[in-house]
Amino acid sequence: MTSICPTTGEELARVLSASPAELHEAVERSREAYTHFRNVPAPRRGEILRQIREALAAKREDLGALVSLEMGKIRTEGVGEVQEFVDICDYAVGLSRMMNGRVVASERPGHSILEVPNPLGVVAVLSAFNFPVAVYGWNLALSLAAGNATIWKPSPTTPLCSIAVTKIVSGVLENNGIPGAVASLVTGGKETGKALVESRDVELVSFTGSEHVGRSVGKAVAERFGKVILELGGNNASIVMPDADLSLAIPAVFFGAVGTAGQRCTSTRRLYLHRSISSEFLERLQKLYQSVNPGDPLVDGTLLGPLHSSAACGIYSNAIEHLRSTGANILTGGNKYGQAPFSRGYFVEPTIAIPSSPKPDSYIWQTETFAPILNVAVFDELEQAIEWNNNVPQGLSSSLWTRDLRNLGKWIGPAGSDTGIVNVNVGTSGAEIGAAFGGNKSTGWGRESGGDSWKQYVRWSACTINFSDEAPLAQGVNFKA
Ligand code: UN1
Repeated sequence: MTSICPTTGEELARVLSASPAELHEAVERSREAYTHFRNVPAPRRGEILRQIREALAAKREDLGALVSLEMGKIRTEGVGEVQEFVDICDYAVGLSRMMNGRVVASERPGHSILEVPNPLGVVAVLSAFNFPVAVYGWNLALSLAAGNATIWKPSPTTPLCSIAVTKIVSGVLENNGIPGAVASLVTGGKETGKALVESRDVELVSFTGSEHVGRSVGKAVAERFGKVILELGGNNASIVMPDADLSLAIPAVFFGAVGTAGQRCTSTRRLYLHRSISSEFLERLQKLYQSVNPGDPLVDGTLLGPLHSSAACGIYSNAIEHLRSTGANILTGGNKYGQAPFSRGYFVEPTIAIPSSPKPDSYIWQTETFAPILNVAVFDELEQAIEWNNNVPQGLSSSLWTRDLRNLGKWIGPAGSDTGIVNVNVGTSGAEIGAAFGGNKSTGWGRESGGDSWKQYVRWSACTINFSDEAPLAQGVNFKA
């Protein structure tokens, strides 16, 4: 595989991908590593995570720069992504002393029921190009705390980030006498991913990527009764009410839509503005858009890096063409940069468009386009905006801007937003690690990172123990001969 720098189009490196035999061997080694690692006490596993955290923090700047170089996001976001890995390690260190089961009251005298979590086995992580470090971090930290072996198949276009991370982690494992296959890496494309997903030696598959691929991953894992965590497309909306503080809302929408060049699962793709503030909002937002110049993501002060690949540029151009051909009003943007700083880089103009109809049933509103395109519609009542927000297949993130408690109550209640992340006066992207991260509906219902996500990385047993000299049956059943 070839790693290409999206800023310059230059080849950064060539990386070997795993042959089917090598993949098979890696999975076998992971199983062996698991049978060893599951016996290491959880707090000891936490201590190893603490050392991984330190090793990552020591390389935060370098690794963040590598993310910028290979993925294309700006440096502060590259470093932020490494910070997200550091944060989840901290979380998992604590978790390693708190992965508690429960004691349940039994209906039978002298009996007790324990709900016991044990290490699960081998966890496969298939991650996407847009977060080449953090998403693996969420999974590795929880999986390692839980006593599993993890096998990572990163995006074929960001192999260098995954090699760098794996080297950092393996150094720590080695220092502690832990087999390296507790955190192994296989590079490769579709075939490698497919073989991993279909392997009966993998208990849990955690997949981040498109709805299209996620659908076949979900089916393949269900087919063999494996466990799966899916983190698929987002089509995230921000809704701005007349009482919103626009000086907060406008920069937040700007970051949500233009940050990471629109390539977060959580990027803001839809903007619903109350009629009374729509003109002012758009005028001020366009000013911010016009201040953005494309540049080298490694240079301080750059806000807009390139898209990740030429394929991404194609997706952007097709979406713009579709907007134009259906009569959308393109307020700003809509082109590839003719005079980009690096002629072979994948730079596109962040775009604001008003589609010809606000009705959510068209292709434009229903589809996640992984590029900086923000579609705008104007509403009169909050209920209408909530209906538009919910009326798409995806359900990852959403955000409401208001100062009115009554709006807030509607938004987070039963008739409110149906997404997995529901924010108020906070943009759609940039979630912290402490809460569960993931989305509903076609986003796949998966949850990673904080909250109760760790519970998926263990196998649960309900253990009924009889301490008494009698052996009564439950429900009072009488079965005496
Ligand atoms: C993703 O885009 O796949 O909430 C992950 C955010 C980041 C993670 C995004 N913490 O935007």
